[in-house]
Amino acid sequence: MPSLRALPLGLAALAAGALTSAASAATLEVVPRTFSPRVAEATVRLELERPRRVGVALVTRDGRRLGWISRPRMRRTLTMRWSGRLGGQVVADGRYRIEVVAPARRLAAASVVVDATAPRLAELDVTSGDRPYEGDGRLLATVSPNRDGLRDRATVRFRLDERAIVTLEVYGARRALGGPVRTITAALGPGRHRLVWEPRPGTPPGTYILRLTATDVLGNRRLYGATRAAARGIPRAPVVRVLGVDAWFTRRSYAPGGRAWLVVAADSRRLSVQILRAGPESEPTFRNDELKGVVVTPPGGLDWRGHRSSPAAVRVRIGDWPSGLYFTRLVSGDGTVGYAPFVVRPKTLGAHRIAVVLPTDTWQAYNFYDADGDGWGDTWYASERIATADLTRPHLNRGVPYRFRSYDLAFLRWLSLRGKEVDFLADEDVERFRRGEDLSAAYDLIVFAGHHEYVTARMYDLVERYRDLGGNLMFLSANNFFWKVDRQGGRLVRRELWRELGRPEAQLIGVQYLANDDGSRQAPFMVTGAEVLPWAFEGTGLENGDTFGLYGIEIDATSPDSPAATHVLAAVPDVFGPGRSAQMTYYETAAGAKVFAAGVLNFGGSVLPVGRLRDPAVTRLLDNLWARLSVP
Ligand SMILES: [Ca+2]
Ligand SMILES: [Ca+2]
Ligand SMILES: [Ca+2]
Repeated sequence: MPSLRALPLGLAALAAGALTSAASAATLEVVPRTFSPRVAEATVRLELERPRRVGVALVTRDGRRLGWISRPRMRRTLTMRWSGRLGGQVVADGRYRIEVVAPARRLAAASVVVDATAPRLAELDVTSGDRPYEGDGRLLATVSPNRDGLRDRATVRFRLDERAIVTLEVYGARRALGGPVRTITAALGPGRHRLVWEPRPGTPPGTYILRLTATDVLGNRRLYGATRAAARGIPRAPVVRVLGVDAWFTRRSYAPGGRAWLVVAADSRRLSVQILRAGPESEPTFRNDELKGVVVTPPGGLDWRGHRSSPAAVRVRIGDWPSGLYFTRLVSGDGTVGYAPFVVRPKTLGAHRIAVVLPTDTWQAYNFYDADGDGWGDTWYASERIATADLTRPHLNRGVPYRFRSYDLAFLRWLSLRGKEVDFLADEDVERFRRGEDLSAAYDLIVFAGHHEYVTARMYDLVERYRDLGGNLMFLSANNFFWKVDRQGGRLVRRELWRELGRPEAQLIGVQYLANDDGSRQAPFMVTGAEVLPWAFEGTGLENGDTFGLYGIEIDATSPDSPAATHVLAAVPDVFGPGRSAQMTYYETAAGAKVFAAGVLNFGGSVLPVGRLRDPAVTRLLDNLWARLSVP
């Protein structure tokens, strides 16, 4: 862009020239003679043979005086910059004369052209051809970049009203524009034009903002497309949806033997479909857009020829499978992969004495999938103007929940490798229990495995009552029970912070959210509670002062609301600066509740008992906690 900005000044300099008045009594020079007051000023230079009382006026081409650029006074020379304004207002675009006026006499004149108007892209639209995908519109086009001749490219069309340099930048925006993934620049004359973006096969699925900049020779510039979702007043840019295999279940969990609807959007003749279970697989996962698992059903094929231009629903029978996290893996004819996760809860809740709750609500709160096609993620993390999150969207990243690999997977692997069978529950499954008493009768331990930031009042009430009755709790992440949400239909609605509603999280969890630095500073835990809680560190080889792991991202700490008996097992001292330490805690109540909280966002992600990332002290710590908390 700097080169574009420099260009109009260069052109302006070429257009500049001295103009001597007809009357040799005065010399007037205006440089440049054509300029935009939005980006430049004109220099006005006047020289008289002798001192006189003169002013410099702006005059229309037909001689009407509009006002003074410099009021009359005695002078022999004048050098000034003119901003293209009279009385503080930019004058209208057009051709003018600048005149040197002595009383009753015009001494010199020079013409000047003012153009403060940026080029306009009229009739702007985007298309992927003559077969639009369902939901496509003037500024949204769906492409399937696989070079099969159908919807392989996006064509942006517009009519320019003047000569301009037009730049098209393609951004994969989620909450803010990063760097463009593609830039196309063209010097264009007035008239109709088209610019084509053909994404490479394998371009990550999702929506892309095609931001346009049109700059005229004077540097007047018009933008189509804001740099932030919340920005106002900037005309919208075209958006292109690169369609992968987008698939989603209409519910978060199913009971064995039930039937589910799987909705699929894919531009493919054929899809292969298979159901797998996450956790028992031995193969490590290296990508955030990948789910691995063990095969549960043989691969099946779907003839998708009738559904290439709109999503369609497929009936899925849930087998008599053990409770767990499952997913369908769909592969299109060109090898594009999409995943749709779902929880299989037990046929009867309470089949096991331990429940593991997966953060299905928080996963969706952090889901930047852009269903409405405006180029920005449909979550309040993209824009404060968004207050709801749709629970029935596919997850971005080919269907994989946000940070699943970093925060959730290791614990699922730990459960499988330790042979633990539990009730796997989606957030809303906990609310199937009528009262805390029922929850307490069903479970000795409830594990909140991932990041459970968003919690309904019903969940909070049930879990709190369960704890009051002596139920055990494990929180393997941080920043839990932070926001109050409501679930309305298929949407999550964000309300207020629980602590501002008089229910600070620490009174339930032991710690509560302190700070977030997006993971830029992480450090090891230092053991502080080995003498108070020796059972927790037994066999780990850790003593007070010893360190383990590398933790942070979001951190929790005790507060005056923490139960009186809350002990700090370990801390990450000053990880976010002086006094801002993460704390891992444990407390027991007179009713017999035992409550553990990890205090950092990524503890659950660090408990993998095998492989290169294995830390025997950490897995032993979890083994010890499990042994103590899994019994009443
Ligand atoms: Ca212009
Ligand atoms: Ca295609
Ligand atoms: Ca959106």
